[in-house]
Amino acid sequence: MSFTAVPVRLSTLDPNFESQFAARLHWAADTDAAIEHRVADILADVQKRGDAAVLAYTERFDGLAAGQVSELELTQSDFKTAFDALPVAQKAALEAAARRVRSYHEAQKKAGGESWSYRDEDGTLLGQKVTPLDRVGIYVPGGKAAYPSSLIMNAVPAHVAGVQEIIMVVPTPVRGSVATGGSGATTATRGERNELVLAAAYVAGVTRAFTIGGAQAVAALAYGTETVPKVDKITGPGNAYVASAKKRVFGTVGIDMIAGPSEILVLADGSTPAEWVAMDLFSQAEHDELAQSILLCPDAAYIEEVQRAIDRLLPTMPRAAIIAKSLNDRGALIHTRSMEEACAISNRIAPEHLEISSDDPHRWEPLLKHAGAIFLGAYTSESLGDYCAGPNHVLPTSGTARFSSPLGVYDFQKRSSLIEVSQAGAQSLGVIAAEMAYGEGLQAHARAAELRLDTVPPMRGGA
Ligand code: HSO
Ligand code: ZN
Repeated sequence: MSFTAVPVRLSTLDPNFESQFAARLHWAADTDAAIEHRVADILADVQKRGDAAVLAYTERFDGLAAGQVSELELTQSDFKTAFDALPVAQKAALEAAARRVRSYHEAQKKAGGESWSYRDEDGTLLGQKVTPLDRVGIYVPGGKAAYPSSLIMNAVPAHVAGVQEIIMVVPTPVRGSVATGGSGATTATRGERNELVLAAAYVAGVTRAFTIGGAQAVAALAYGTETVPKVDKITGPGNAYVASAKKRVFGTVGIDMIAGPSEILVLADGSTPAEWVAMDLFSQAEHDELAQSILLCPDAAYIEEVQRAIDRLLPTMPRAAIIAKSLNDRGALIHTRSMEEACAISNRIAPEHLEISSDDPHRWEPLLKHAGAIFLGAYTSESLGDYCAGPNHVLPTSGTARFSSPLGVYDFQKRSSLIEVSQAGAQSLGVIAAEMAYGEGLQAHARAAELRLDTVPPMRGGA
């Protein structure tokens, strides 16, 4: 089977550019009412029946029968066994990646994740106390999207934040399972465990794990069952069932984000070998037919060169079918008047990943405001960031980089305000607070402030 990939060609010089551009960017997250209903039922059932419901759904959707949920638990010694059995090079790669991701997140914690306080002129202490969440759940998908790298990206910042218990759920892959509310696993043999995921759990510091998936796993983590402990927050990617379940349990627990398909935008000035850029476009396209790869470039001849590189390289790719569909349906090669204009368009898109493929990337970086992660210069392929550069690869998608940030240590921390008012402070603050409280008609508030004044005034408007 041979495939062709011809991303749509757009030009900002074209009078129809705006409408063509809008059409290409449009993406409707599918909200399937049938899925929503099924998920609501599963959540309610797990909340009511606990372990019994988890066991029933796991057997029905994942083909995994067990008498007790404890039989579905994996321990740290399972993680270690999986890690020890890996080839030396793979062990080294996992460890090196985890180490770099850990260092990056430690720096992130130092830069903004520590408690602070100060005293004002009255000696009143004001501050912010930062504490980790006690227990978090990490969802690891089964089948084609079981990425050990994603487990590292979720568990390591939690660990660095100081989270004591990291509970992983990962469905057991079932070959050819019909995704009717289950975890969507499609590639592995029934009952087979994903050893790389278990090995990653070892290097990333996961505490406990259960081979459960789908909405039932999200429910078990959110509500707790006899065996699965209730967590404070659930992070990690998943299919439509998992996404719907995470949205529904939000409020009972925290969640990270609902990620859309992967995206890459390459801003190129024509100085990077065209094959490198073509492969970077492929690297996101190969994730998913719905992934989006876009090139923005002011050099028309270079765009032709990238298309020729795409034609040359595509037949060498095992995932050519996915890449071709993604590039044909959602890809774009956009010719711009200038690099400045390319930067402005990139800001409108707010891509998940933004490569500045230029020999002068620092010239353009200040012009770029909205992106999940920015990769500077020809040597910085996005794939290095996906695995081991250090920053997190869980990033805002679908334009949400306009208002949100990469997953980080801060997602596993919370802040409490600290206030210690001195006697002198109680005088000045008491007058302000009482005045405002009377204005709001809240006498008890006013009196709580006034009783602490050195001279207590009569209560205004008392009964
Ligand atoms: N690029 C993906 C992460 C990933 N890549 C995992 C490879 N493995 C989402 O940003
Ligand atoms: Zn990737």
